[in-house]
Amino acid sequence: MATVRDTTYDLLRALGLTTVFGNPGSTEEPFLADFPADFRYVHALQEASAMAMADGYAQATGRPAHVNLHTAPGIGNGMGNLVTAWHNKTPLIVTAGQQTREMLLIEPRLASPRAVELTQPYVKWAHEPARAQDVPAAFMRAYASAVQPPAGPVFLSLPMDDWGQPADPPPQVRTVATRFAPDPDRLRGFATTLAAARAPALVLGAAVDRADAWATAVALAERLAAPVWAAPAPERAVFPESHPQFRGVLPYAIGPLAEALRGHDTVLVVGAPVFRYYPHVPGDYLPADAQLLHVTDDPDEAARAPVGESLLGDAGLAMAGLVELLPPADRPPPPARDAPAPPEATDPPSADAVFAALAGQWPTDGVLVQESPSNLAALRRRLRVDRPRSYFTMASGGLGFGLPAAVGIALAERDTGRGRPVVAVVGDGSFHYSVQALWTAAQLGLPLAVVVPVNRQYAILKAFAELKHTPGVPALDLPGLDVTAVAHGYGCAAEVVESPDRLGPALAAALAADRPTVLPVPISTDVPRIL
Ligand SMILES: Cc1ncc(C[n+]2csc(CCOP(=O)(O)OP(=O)(O)O)c2C)c(N)n1
Repeated sequence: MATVRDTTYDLLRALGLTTVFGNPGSTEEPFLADFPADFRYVHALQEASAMAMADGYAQATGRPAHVNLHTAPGIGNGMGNLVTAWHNKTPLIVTAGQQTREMLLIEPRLASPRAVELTQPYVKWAHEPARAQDVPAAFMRAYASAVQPPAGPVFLSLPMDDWGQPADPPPQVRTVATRFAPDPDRLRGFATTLAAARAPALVLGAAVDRADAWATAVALAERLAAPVWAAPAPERAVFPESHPQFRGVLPYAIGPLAEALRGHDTVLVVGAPVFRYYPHVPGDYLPADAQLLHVTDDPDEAARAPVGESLLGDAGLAMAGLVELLPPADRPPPPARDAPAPPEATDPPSADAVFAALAGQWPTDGVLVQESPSNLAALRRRLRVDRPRSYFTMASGGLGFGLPAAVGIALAERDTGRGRPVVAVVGDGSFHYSVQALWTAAQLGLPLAVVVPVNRQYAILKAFAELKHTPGVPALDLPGLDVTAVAHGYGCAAEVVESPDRLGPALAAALAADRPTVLPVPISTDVPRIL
């Protein structure tokens, strides 16, 4: 007779979920016992890494991923990157073992008495099945919930004695929609407003990349003859950044953002929150007399926007509809932005000079994973991302995502056969939050390159302290860290890049290697301004 475990593994096979990211414990062993040969366990040394590897893998494959963690403490360790997965809108099925049902009442060691509350509010659905026989169908429901818009993580708490129980007949393997079209009447209204605009602006968010809608975004921008910005702090690249209409990323503060949009009477935002702000710089949300139109597939995002008219729908379908409805604009396209001036040569080099060198050596089909807080603006100014699904960072502001996400993305590149080179740029502070992901990359033999700008400080927090006039904050310097030794300890190659002209050869060697390489690059300790 089939057990709950047999039926669950069959369902996971049918759903294409044969990779499990995780870190095992006693409460997971009954699930993992006799681990089937057609499944693969991607072993992370800490749950923060398991969660973000799965997130990167899901984003890069465009499919949900399964993360299996160890009851309450494992969830606790993974929680920071669960917050990030929620903001990233990544479909993750997070599972954790639970103590034996028979003992739950007396709360044995490793019981998670309020397991379903633990992951709240950063999951779309959290559940501990009422009966062992409900476990397979709970997986089916978890899958359906995770992938429907807005996609996101879900959580299942699974008692360890359920797996050996006799199963009910298997649940139906169902399919659900992953996008929905906007209301046609309201879309027509948006088109009418845009057609009458004197100076429209287009602001695009990560949902454009998630919807594989770059070509549609270009068609819409050209139809409107409007400048295009990426919405503030985007977790994906959204538009070919060398396109003459692209203006860069909008600032993540209220007043400066309105200032950047000055002169525009109509702002169309597609696939982003309105807006993702960070430092509080008060001001008007929009330039005087400007109106905002907002397209999102997330009702909560629509509800919390402080200004604008919202329309629910998939970014790609909505933009395609607008392209059809809009006549070509009767105005010249906006002029292209200037290329940045060559960087100044200093010793040690500025982050700007390092990223200019990186841009000069960038592989055409390279994938950039970024977690370099104070140097982000320099990186995005120098390195223009011109291909879809080629730039990833966290939407949440929580560190510890970039390094493990890059491992998951590099694994996805290998699994899908695309084989694009993956380069992570991770600050020497950010590096340490989920540093053990390096070991998984080494064990998997992934040719991941990790560029670490070494400034021996939390520079962005110094910039924030300056902006907010909070002198004397402790713990903003990072003495005594040896990035090379840490990399070697986890089985990676490492080479200190002493000058920007050494970066090209070091990067080429790293991407041709059969294991990950960490490239610490000493940079100047100047603190870039936060805005
Ligand atoms: C989980 C988490 N802990 C702490 C912070 C606060 N924080 C934001 S940026 C930062 C420093 C990052 O340092 P580094 O990676 O060296 O980059 P730099 O600012 O020097 O460019 C810290 C500690 C955070 N965002 N997330």
